[in-house]
This record gives sequence, C-alpha cells and structure tokens, in this order.
Amino acid sequence: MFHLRTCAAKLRPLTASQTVKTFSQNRPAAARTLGQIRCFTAPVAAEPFLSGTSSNYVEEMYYAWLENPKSVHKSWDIFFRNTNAGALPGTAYQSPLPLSPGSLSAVAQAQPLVDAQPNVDKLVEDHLAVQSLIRAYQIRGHHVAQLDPLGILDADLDSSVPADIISSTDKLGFYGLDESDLDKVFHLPTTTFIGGQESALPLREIIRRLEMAYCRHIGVEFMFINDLEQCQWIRQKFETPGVMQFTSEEKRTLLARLVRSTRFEDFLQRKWSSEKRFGLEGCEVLIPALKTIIDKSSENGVDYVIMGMPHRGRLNVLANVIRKELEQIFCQFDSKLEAADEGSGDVKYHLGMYHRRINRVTDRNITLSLVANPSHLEAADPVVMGKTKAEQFYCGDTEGKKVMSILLHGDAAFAGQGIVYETFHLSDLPSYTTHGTVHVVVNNQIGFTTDPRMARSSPYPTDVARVVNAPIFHVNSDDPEAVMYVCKVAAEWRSTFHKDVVVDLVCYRRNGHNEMDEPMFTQPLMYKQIRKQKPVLQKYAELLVSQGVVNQPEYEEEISKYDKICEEAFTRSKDEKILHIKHWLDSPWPGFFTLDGQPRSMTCPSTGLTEDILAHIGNVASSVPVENFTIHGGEDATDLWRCWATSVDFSPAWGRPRGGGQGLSRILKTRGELVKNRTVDWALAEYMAFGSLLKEGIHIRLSGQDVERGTFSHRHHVLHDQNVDKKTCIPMNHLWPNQAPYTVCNSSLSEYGVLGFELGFAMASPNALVLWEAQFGDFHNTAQCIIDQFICPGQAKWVRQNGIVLLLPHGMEGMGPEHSSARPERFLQMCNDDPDVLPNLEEANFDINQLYDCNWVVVNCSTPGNFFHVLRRQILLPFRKPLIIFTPKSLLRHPEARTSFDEMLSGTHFQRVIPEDGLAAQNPENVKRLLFCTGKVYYDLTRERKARGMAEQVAITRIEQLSPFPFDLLLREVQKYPNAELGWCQEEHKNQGYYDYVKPRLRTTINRAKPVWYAGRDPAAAPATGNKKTHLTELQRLLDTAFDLDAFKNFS
Ligand SMILES: Cc1ncc(C[n+]2csc(CCOP(=O)(O)OP(=O)(O)O)c2C)c(N)n1
Ligand SMILES: [Mg+2]
Repeated sequence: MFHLRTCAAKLRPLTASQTVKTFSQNRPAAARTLGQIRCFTAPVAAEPFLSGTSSNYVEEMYYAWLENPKSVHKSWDIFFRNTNAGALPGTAYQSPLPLSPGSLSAVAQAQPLVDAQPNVDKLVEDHLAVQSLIRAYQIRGHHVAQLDPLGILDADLDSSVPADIISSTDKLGFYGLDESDLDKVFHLPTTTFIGGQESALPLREIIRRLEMAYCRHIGVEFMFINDLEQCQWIRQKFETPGVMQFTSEEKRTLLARLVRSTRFEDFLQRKWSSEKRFGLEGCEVLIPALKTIIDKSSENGVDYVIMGMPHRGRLNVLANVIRKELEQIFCQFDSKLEAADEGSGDVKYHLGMYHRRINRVTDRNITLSLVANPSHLEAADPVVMGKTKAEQFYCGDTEGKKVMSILLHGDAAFAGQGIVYETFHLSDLPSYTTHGTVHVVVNNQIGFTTDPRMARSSPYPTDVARVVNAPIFHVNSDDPEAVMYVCKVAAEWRSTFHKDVVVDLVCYRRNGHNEMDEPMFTQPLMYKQIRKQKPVLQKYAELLVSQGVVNQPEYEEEISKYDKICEEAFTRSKDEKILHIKHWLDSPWPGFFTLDGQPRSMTCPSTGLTEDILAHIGNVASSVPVENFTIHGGEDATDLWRCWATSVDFSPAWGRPRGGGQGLSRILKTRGELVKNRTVDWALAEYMAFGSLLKEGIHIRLSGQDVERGTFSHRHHVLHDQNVDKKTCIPMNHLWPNQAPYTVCNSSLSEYGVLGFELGFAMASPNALVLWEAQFGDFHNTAQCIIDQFICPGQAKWVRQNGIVLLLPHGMEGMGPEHSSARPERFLQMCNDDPDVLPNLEEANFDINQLYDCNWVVVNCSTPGNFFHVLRRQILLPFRKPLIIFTPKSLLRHPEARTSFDEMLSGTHFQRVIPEDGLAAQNPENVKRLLFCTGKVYYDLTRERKARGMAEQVAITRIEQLSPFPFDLLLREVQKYPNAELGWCQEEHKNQGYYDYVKPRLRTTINRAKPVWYAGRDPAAAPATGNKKTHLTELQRLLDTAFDLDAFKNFS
C-alpha cells in the first residue's frame, strides 16, 4: 500500500532544543540587486568550489549572513569572516563541526584560520542536495500522496516512488546524504515555507515537514507554473506549518453539510430505490466542498456563481448547494405528473436552476445558477463560460470580481473529452476570459465500467489543466478537512490571480454507474473494498466525537432534523399535480415576457430604417472615425489580393473583386461610393443591421475565426494602424453618442468551444445579438454537439429560448469537397415542422406564429437587403429563436448582389419569399415552368435564362426563409402560374442541400396536385467534386435541365 512508501513515520519530530535561531525570511529586496551581488561575489568568486549553481547558494548564505551572522551555519560564518578579512581563494574555509552539545562550544571557539583544511565541497554539496530535496517534494510529492480513500489504486496510475522522494533512509544516498546527515541543520532557501518562523532546520525535520505538506491527503501539483509569485503563493498555502487549522465551529458546519449530503441520497434511495438518480455516494464531500468554494468567493466579493455539472450528484447539488425546494425535486420522481409546459422536457438530472438567496456564512446576497445540460459530458463547459462572460459584461465586472463560474467534471470525461481542452484555451483570451474558473473533478476512479488505466494515458485525469498553468489540488475525499482546505485555497487562488484552478476529489463510487447497475461484473476487487469502506460521514462524525467537538446525541439530532425536512417536503410534493419545467429555468429574462412567460405581442414591426440612419451608418462604415490613424493605404495590395483569391473562387465574368487587390482605403472608398448611390453590398448590409441595433441599445457580439476582418476580407470591422503596433479602431463603436457596445472578436481555432461559449453568452440576455461565424460552413460539424444538443432542441428540453445566430458560409464555388457545403440538409432535417400537414394559412399573424412554434429559423438570403432585414428581425421579434444563416462567398462581391436603400427604408420587411418579378410575372399564364430555388444559384439561373431568352417561359422564385416553410407565400406563387410545371433547382447534390426538405412541403402546399421536378447535381458521397472542370460541367448540366422544358416529359 503506497501510503507506507514514505518515511515520515520513521523520522522523529524535532525537539525544541534542536531548532535553530530564527530570522526573518523577508530580506530587503534591495539586497538582491545585481550590483550588490557582483560587488560581493568578487572576493569569493575565485573559490575553487564555486560552480554556477553553488554560487547562487553561497549568495543566499551571504545575504543571510550579512543580515544576521548567526542565521547561517557556523562554518559559513567563519568562511564569510575569513573572506571579508581578505583570505585567499581556497583558504577561507574551515571544516564544519558536528552539531552536538559538545561541539557547539567548539564552534564558538573556532577562529578564522587562513590556512585551514578545506572540506567545503561536501558542505556546499549537502546544502545543495537539501535544496534539491525540497524541490523534489514540491515537484513530485503528489505522486506519493495518500489520495485514494480505498487505498488500492494510485491516483497517478503509477505505484513507483520517484527516486528523489525519501521513502526510506537509504534513498538519502540519491542526494549524497546518509542517515548521519539527518540531524545536521540546513539553511532553508527562500523558495520554501516549511520553516515557518525558522530559517534553518535539521534534515530530519525538513523531510518530515515536506511529507506533511506534500505527501499526506493533499497532492499539490503546481511546479509547472511559470510564474514565481504564483508558485510562492501556493507553497506558502501548503507548506506553512499548522496552516490547516479549523475551528470547532467550522468543523461542526462541515459535519452538518456532510449530514445533508449523505442523508439526501439515503432518502432518495429509501423512497425510490428503483429509480436512476446518479447518486453521490462515495463523494458526499462534494457538497461541503462546493459550499466552501462559494462561501469563500462570496467573502471575496462574488455575488453570482454560474455552475455546470454532469449527472453525478446533480440532484444533491440542486437540493443542498443551490437550495432548490425539495418538493420540486421529489415530484420529478412521480412518473404520473403531467407536464404543464410546451416542449418535450428532460430527465431530472439534466435540468437547470436559478436561485437568489442570502449566503448564511457571509450574510451577503448570492445568486446561483446551474446550467441545464445534455447527457453529452463536458458539453456544457463552454456554455457556462459564455454565460459567465455575458453576466460579467452586463454588470460591468471587467475583472471577474462579482461573477464567477464553477465547473464540475467526472474523471473519465475530464480526461477524455476534447472540449475540456478547448474550453481551457478560452480561459485567458481577452474576449473570452471569465477571469478564472474553479474546476472540481469528482474523481471516483471509474468511468461507467471502465478502469482509468484503460481510459487515459496521462497520470491524472486532470493533466489537461496544465496547459493553462492552472494549479491542481488532488485531495483524498475521505479527509473532509483536507478537502475544505484545498477548496478554500482554490477560491482564494481565483480571487487573487483570476485564473483557473482544479480541485481533484479522489473518491470512489459506492454503487454502480447508476443505482440499477451491478459494478461487481467489472470491478470485483474494487467493490469488495468499497463494501468494507465506512461512509465518510460516519468516519468524520467519529473523529469529531473523539475530539469532543460534538457529542453523539448532537450528531444524531442533526441527522433526524434533516430527515424530517426531507419527509415534510416529500409529503408536500404529493400535492403537486403538474410538472413545471419552467421552474427549472437557468436563465430567466425578467421583463422580456409577460408574467406568465408569454411574448408581449405576436407581431414584428418593420425592420426598415430611415434614410438618415442608413446614410450615417454607411458613412461611418466607409471612413476612419478617429484622428491620427493610418489605415492600409493600398501601396502594396498583393497580400489582400492573395488572401482573398485563395479563399474565394470567382467567376471571370465578375472581374476582380472590388477591394481585392487594393488597399483598405480603396475598399472604404468603394463603400462610400455605394452609400452615395444608395446601395449596399453584403458587408454594408451587415453594417447597417449592426449599427442600427447598437443605436437601439442592443449589444452585438460577433465571434469566430478571423471575423474581425472576415475570412473573405470583406468585413474589416477592426482597422489596424499601419505604423503603430496593436493600435486599432472599431468604427462600429463610433456610430452614436449613447450606443450599445459592439464586440467583434477573432476566436481561438475551435468550433465546439467557441460556439458553445457564444450560445452561453446569448443565454444571459434577450437584448443582445450574438453571432458566431464559421470560417467555412462545413466546419460547424466539429461543434455538432452544441447544435444537436443545445441549439436545436434547447427550448423544447429546457423551456429556455436563445437567439444565437450562426453565419455559415456556404456555396458551390468549385473549391472542392471541403469549403463548399455548410450542410443545409442537416439543419433542415432537424426542423420541427411537419412536411405533410398544411398549417392554417388564414390564421392572423401566420408568419409570426410559425416562427414562434419552430425550433429554429433557417434562411439563405440571396440579397444583402434581405440579410439586413433578417438580422434586425432577430431582435425585433417578441421572442427568441436560433437563426441559421447560410451566407455567401462569391455573392459578397457579385455586382448584382446589391440592394437599394429603397428596399431597406421604414416600412420594409424581411422577405421570406422573393417572387419572380420579371417578364414571366407579367403574363403568368404563359409561364411553362416555375422554378424554386434558394441562395446563390439564383444568379446562375437568371444568367442562363437570359442567355437562352426564356424570361417569359420560366419564372424563378426564391425561397429565402427555408424554415419555417413559407407555405402561404408559396401557395400564392403556385396559384399565380396555373400552367407551369414546378421544379426545384439547387446546386448541391441531390441527397444534400434543400431538396429533401423542400419537396414534400411544396407537395403539401399544392395538395400533391403536381409533381415537383428536380434540377440539380446527382446524389454523391462528398459535398463537391475536387475537379474544377467537373464542377463547371455539373453546373452547366443542372442549368440545362432547369431550362430544358422537355426534360421531365418522359417521367410524367
Ligand atoms: C460524450 C459522452 N459520451 C459518452 C457518454 C456515456 N456516459 C455517461 S456517464 C459515462 C461515464 C462517465 O465517467 P466519469 O466522467 O468518470 O463520471 P462518473 O459517472 O464516474 O461520475 C459515460 C461514458 C456521455 N454521457 N457523454
Ligand atoms: Mg468517474
């Protein structure tokens, strides 16, 4: 058993007579200046024993000696006196005398002897060895700490003892020391605090204190941190003798919290023994641990804690940390209760919660929120971070002093899920930092049925945290006081350094994965030990009774008091007739809905703007609104050109892109010309939408990879001074005197993490437009979990609305299988509208009702103006829905993809469908074919139609809002062209794109009276060909089909 591996037990503690005189370790900083070191070292520099490392050590000794000659070993005292008296190199040293009562007088008599025999090598080596030994414990002590409450597995999966940890006296030999050195006194370096008030200790005591600090129930892993101040801070917290003291009051509080945690699970087990609850048994200490972190943080000024956690112990956290009413929890176990809310709901151990209360320890208000989460482990991590960032942002908490997050993890998930790494990488980025998260790992040393030795390659499950220099405190969770101590330190760390920290609760899982599971199938030995393991509550209660902190009756009284609370709540829970998921809301939006949670209206005002506003925004967008700022002038345009040309294909017919190949000043000038002509392109349309919402007090946050400039170099929302490093200007923040702030931020190269983060940001307030842009649309699939588990079904599962916008560049531009498709078929397949049922088209506010009922909105705009309207509509709607926008690439600069101000003025709206308005619309009876399409292919179709002179025979209607499906407007279109056959044209392959979604809905619209023909690419496995020529051939073929009026003759 590893806890016998170290030799602390064999090392006698120091007696008072063995301790040496103290002196302050806080030597004046001035004494360490380089000048003085040079000045001193001159006389000793020539000593034969001085090497690079040993000279540092001698310097330490020298400064200590200067301050107080008695603070160093007598031999050093003599040495420095000799040196200062001008002894020649090699002659200043006198050999040390043994430390014994007799020898002390001998030392006192020792005289500086210029011709003494030098044995200084040994002395210096011994002192250096002791320094190395101290450092070894600081670095590797945690490897031998007694962390596993079961005592069967090493927390680091390695049973060996590092060679430099003194597990037996013979290991002293590693340092060139032996047993006889144990009673020699060694000066302590400034990088340790084990001395307390003492500056030197005998080796025996040094080892004992190091073992106390690093090898008992706490394993401190921190020496990888690059910051000396932070390392010193941690060393002081764990090395200072007697630092882990608890008052009787604190011990009693801890016991009471353990009682609640333990008895809550017992109660659920008694009442619902056959229900899954993912109980906390084996890690009951989690509840007092979290409460300690919250108490300490509240004491340091935090008043809002946002938490994310997986299944294990979630109900207990809700009950005993967040303090959700017990009856609300208990009634979740009643399978006969009817759901009151719309939506499909979720199982009880996934639901969220929001609660404001008084913290009893600090007497301060505190708000606690537990974010609802899917089964997908760790997926909630970035969401919690994003929500925390938003709450900090909205209350002006720029340093994270008021709002913080706590993330809980399982050991297997923490090690295995890549999102943990992605989330850590957001932790220190200016636009994403939440100024430190406290991570708590419920390390029960198992993941479902899998042994950690098969589940990770790293020593600990927590190693991922090392990438951000987060200290990691491993702790044996059967020692509740040790747990409380590390939790206190973790909270203090966060409030001191505002950086992440990890508490690794090494525990066990008393039952199977859930209460129905048999763990003996797969972990027989572990579970034999677990059966014998006394519950931590019992152990701690016995300890406190033995210490006289509580007596047995008091302890029993505490238990029966809590059992009674549970019983009474259980009785009340039987009165509940209906289940309200809205009682489990993690992010209420006060004032946005009516009191009973309904939208304040079911209409949407015009999304248009006045001419003045459009012109003003346009002018700012095409200028540099600050003085003394040099923007890219266009002398050397190759870079911009190259960058654009590699990322976007363009048709020769459209020429060189405007802006591409030119300086930024030229791009802005071109924008100015557009504004003068009262038109917008894509970038300007986005500017208009953002700028006007900012005026209305709506915060806008646009995040994603390279969004500041825009992947396609069209946006340029952040201007960079060409002469001054890091001097930037965001014109969008210079629009109006009292505007809302605009945040635009290039993200880390993560989709899962960043999309999750933005979703969390969008949860905090309905009065913000939060957008995430994928570099190319197809990259969204690395964030699929956020889309599938949160964005698509979030409202149905958790009655929580979210207005996040996804901008997904999409389009077949001949760029190969990647970078072409944002996979519209996937988003459309997940829409909740019924393809076979025609809704009541006569209903008032049909379009708004449809939006209200849908799970998300999917659009593909073909004009900048419509893009502008749909962005503004997102905020002007009286409710929030996720918005998926397939955004263009080549259309960003297509000369026809422009919108006149006229279509953006007050009174105008987003067009769900853009009907044919050319010649075909003037004589609809003559139209032979009505083609429906969406997005960029419209421009290919109109070009082809023009080339073929078929403007009167073929009508082309664009479906801009794919979902919810505009049944009403499309029915009108079909009715307008009674003699036309219907076709759907898309550039995507047949098994992709929109076809499978649109076809049944179009058929339902016309009551299946006509076929809907397909003009597009054949089915394929890849989204696009890698061959440019094939791409063009395929395009031409689909255009041929679209305009061949005989194409479908043989099919009818
Ligand atoms: C992403 C993901 N993959 C798989 C699962 C299935 N699953 C549920 S719990 C679990 C084990 C988790 O182990 P650990 O993280 O150690 O937490 P514990 O259950 O031990 O508390 C697994 C694999 C899941 N929920 N999420
Ligand atoms: Mg586990």
